[in-house]
Amino acid sequence: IKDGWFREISEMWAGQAMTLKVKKVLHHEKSKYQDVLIFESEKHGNVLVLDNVIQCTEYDEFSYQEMITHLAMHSHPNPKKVLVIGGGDGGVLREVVKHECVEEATLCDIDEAVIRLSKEYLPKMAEGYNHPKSKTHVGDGFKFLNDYKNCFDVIITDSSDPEGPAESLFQKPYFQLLHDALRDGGVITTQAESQWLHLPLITKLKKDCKEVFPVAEYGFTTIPTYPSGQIGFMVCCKEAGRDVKTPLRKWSAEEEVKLCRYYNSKVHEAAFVLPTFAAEALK
Ligand code: AAT
Repeated sequence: IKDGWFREISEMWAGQAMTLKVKKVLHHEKSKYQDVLIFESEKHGNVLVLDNVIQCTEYDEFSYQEMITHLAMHSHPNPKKVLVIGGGDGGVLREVVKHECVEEATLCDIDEAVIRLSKEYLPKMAEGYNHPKSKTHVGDGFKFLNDYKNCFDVIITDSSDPEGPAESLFQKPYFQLLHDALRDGGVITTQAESQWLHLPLITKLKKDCKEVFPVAEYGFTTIPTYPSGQIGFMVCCKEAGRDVKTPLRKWSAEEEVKLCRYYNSKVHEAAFVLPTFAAEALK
C-alpha cells in the first residue's frame, strides 16, 4: 500500500497491476504460510490479499465463486459428496450448499488464518461455514486428497496462484489424486488462470488433465479485480463422453435469478466459447 492505494504488482502479470483505493486496513498478519492482508476499499467492499495477490473483493467475488462451483455442480447428475480444496473465504462452500442434493460439503484449506479472518471480515462469503452440511479441515489439499479414494462426486480446487503454497495443485500428480478421489462419473473444476496472461500454463494444465481425465475443458469468467479481468477453470470428468459444456441439470428461470447473480445455464455454455487465439493454443 502506497499513498492510500493497494497495488497488485507481480511477475505473474508483469508490466500491469490492479490498483484499489484503500479506505482502511482491517487486518495484517504473517500466517504460517503467507502474508494475509484485509482492507476495506473505497468502492469494492472488503478485500482479501494473500502474498500481495488479490484473492477476492466483496464487489465481484460472486462471479468467480459461482462459476467455479456451478460449472462442476451442473455437470454432475446428482452430486452428494462435495470437496473444496482451498477456498478459505467460504464463498465456494456457500455456492455448493445451494444444491439441495448435496449431503456433505467438506472444505480443506491450508491456512487457518484465512478461515478465521474471513469469518470476521468477509461474512457474506463465510456464511458457507454456517450450513449444517459444511465441514472444515485445515491442511494441505495435496496431502488431504491422498487419504481419499472413490469418495467424492465433485471436487472444486479454489486455489491461489502457483507461486506459493498452491504450487503442487497445478501439477499432474495432483490431477491424478483428484481423479482417484472421485467416484464414478465425478467432476472437478480447478482455478486455471487467465487466457490473456498464462496461455502456456493453461496449455500445460489442459494437456496434463487430458492425460488423466477423458474429458477436460477450459472455460472462463469475467471478473474486474483479477489480473486482466478474466479467470478460467479446468472442468474435467471421470466419465468419457460427458459434455461438461452443456449443463446436465438446470435450475428454473426463477431459481436462477433467486440463487445466483452471475451463473445461469446460458452463461455456462458461453464460458467454454473461446476467442480464436486461445482456442488455437488449447487445441
Ligand atoms: N475464493 C477465493 C479465491 C482464492 S482463495 C485460495 C485459497 O487457497 C487460500 O485460502 C489459500 O490459503 C488456499 N491454499 C493455497 N495453497 C493451498 C494448499 N496447498 N492446500 C489447500 N489450500 C491452499 C483463489 C484466488 C485466485 C487468485 C487469482 N490471481
